[in-house]
Amino acid sequence: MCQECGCLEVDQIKIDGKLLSARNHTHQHDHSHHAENNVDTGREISIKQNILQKNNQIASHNREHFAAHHVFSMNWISAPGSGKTTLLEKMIEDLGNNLSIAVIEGDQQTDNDAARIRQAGAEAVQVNTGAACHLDAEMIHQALHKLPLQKNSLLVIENVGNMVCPTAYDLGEHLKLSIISCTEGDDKPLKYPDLLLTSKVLLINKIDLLPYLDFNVENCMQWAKKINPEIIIFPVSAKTKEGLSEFYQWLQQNL
Ligand SMILES: Nc1nc2c(ncn2[C@@H]2O[C@H](COP(=O)(O)OP(=O)(O)O)[C@@H](O)[C@H]2O)c(=O)[nH]1
Ligand SMILES: [Mg+2]
Repeated sequence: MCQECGCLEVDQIKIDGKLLSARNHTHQHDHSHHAENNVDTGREISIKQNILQKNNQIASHNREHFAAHHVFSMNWISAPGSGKTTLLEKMIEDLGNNLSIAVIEGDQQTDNDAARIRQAGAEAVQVNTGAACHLDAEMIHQALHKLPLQKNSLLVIENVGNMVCPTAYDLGEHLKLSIISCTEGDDKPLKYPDLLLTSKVLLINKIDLLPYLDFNVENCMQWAKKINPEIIIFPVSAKTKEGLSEFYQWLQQNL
């Protein structure tokens, strides 16, 4: 379980395999290392507020960095295995000739996804979060130092596979995009409303599998709209590329 204060995992964060020493625990906050046993609720809330406040300051800095470089940035959030990396591979293949795309990959361990993105032809930096279940603004700030960004380019941040915690963290991105794949069940918007509330766009992926599943796309879309009436939804398949051109069209209009 990821602890909001980060005590348990800060020593394990790696950028492209290198330990992130700047984040080693420096005791800037006044709480016990055994927080789960002896911190009262009031203190816990204030620690969480401090963490999010600090995160938001760094997110603002990241936002300035994106603006200065004319970079459009998206934060992709979903359960593990919904198809984020596959969709990115297809997007690089389809748009990469005319649009510079860079990716920050978040996973607890391995650089498998960064390797896949480089293989597809785009720049990528891997962030390994250790025990943490989400990326935060500081991790993105550090990763940006390793990532040469082209002017007028697109940056996609593939968050750690998790439908809950990443929704709470502003990374400085222009928008959050969520993905629900058909194998996960059509009621996911109802079960994970924060995912839809914080997202500008929802991709419903793996529609090539619909003939084999009891997934009702209409229901999924209706439930997503009930939670966030403004959300823009594209049913797609990374495998067959069905629906991707509509998504690309929207993307190019919003860069
Ligand atoms: N049938 C089908 N499989 C897909 C699709 N997109 C991704 N997958 C498969 O789903 C698995 C997880 O994909 P991946 O991109 O690694 O998911 P991530 O964890 O969200 O990055 C892989 O086996 C992919 O080949 C799709 O549109 N249709
Ligand atoms: Mg992935």
